[in-house]
Amino acid sequence: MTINNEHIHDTNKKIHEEHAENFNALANRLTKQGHDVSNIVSKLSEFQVAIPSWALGAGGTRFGRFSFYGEPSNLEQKIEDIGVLHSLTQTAGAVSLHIPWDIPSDYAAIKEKAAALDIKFDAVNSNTFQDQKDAAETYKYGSLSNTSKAVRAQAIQHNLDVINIGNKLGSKALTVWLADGSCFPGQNNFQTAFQNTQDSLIDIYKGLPDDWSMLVEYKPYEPNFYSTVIQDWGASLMLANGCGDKAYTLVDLGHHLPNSNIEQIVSILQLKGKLGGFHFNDSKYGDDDLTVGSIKPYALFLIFNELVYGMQNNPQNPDLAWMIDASHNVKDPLEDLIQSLEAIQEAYAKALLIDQNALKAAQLDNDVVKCQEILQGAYRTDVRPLLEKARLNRGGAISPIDAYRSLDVRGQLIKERGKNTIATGL
Ligand SMILES: [Mn+2]
Repeated sequence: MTINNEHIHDTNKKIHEEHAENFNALANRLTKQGHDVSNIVSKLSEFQVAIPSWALGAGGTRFGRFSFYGEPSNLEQKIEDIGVLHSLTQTAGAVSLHIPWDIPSDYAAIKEKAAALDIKFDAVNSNTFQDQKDAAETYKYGSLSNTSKAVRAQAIQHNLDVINIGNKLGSKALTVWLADGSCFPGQNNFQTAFQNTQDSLIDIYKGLPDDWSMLVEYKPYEPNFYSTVIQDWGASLMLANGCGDKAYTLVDLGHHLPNSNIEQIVSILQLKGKLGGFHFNDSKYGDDDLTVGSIKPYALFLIFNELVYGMQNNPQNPDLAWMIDASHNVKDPLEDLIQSLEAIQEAYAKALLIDQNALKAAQLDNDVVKCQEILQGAYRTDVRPLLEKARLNRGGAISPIDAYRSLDVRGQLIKERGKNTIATGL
């Protein structure tokens, strides 16, 4: 299913007047406060977030999985779903593939389809957390860290294959997330596992094209519950530094122990020029992979404050690979992603409203109250009309969720694909 401009125009017509009123009132107020509203709106329009190929179907837990029907069952259909998201939100202009789930059978056709929907190929993800059919070696006890050289060699070769596939599509980054670790004390030698991982990553790094980067993701626990080889940003940064200039740390919001100060982590990584990628989601307890901004929107705003500061003040840090890494167990995956994209844009817009000069002055004066007032003044602003305007300017929907429902997208997808399709890789 593709959504054309006429569809979107029709759904916008009914609420256009209300949008215009709200936007003009907010724009007047912000202009009086000294903000450059059109600059903020154009920054929002330019901000694009990759959708991973595994987020388009119903997720599940180890207890079960409940379908939403009409799910995409191949790569073409996954890209079509992202096309729907992008048409409505104008924020989802990239896809992040997971290999081996998404190996194209026809590269030219896939590239053409993506280009027609204005979708780029973002970072490609390798998979060494499960065994593939007919694989010679098993990852049961780890991949890049494994005590067996043959297992490590298989995992290294897989990552090199993923680079090769991504290269043919125009990707520029490889994301490595390892499930490697141990479930019980004594199971692993921490030093050997870490050194094996470093050596394996260096072998992969050697196969990276010059204009590529390698993103090293970390996670404190799960699926291993005693230790994880790349447990935190410090371990990731050490490994990235051990590889070279093209290797970076990737921060996934859900991959921290409770109450970690994630805004401080992203801030210092940017100072060191080593923050390469960012995965959005939200959580209450662990790596819950919930809708972005659904649990801790203020924390998301504080993180965006640091990201905006970094984008404005840290030329030593590269442009970030942004991606939503969420799972949808009880919501329509596409509606969930629309909500996540909205929450990301909202936090970004609020962060752009922070008066950085006033904040700096208040910090120099040690005026703690003023610092908080500046941050919370921005946070409490209802910026949604700015998001609507950013979408409208690019031909998107004023209200993507309402448009999605009034166009009965899920119903159409079920009609096209049938009820019992299952998204590959889940
Ligand atoms: Mn992730």
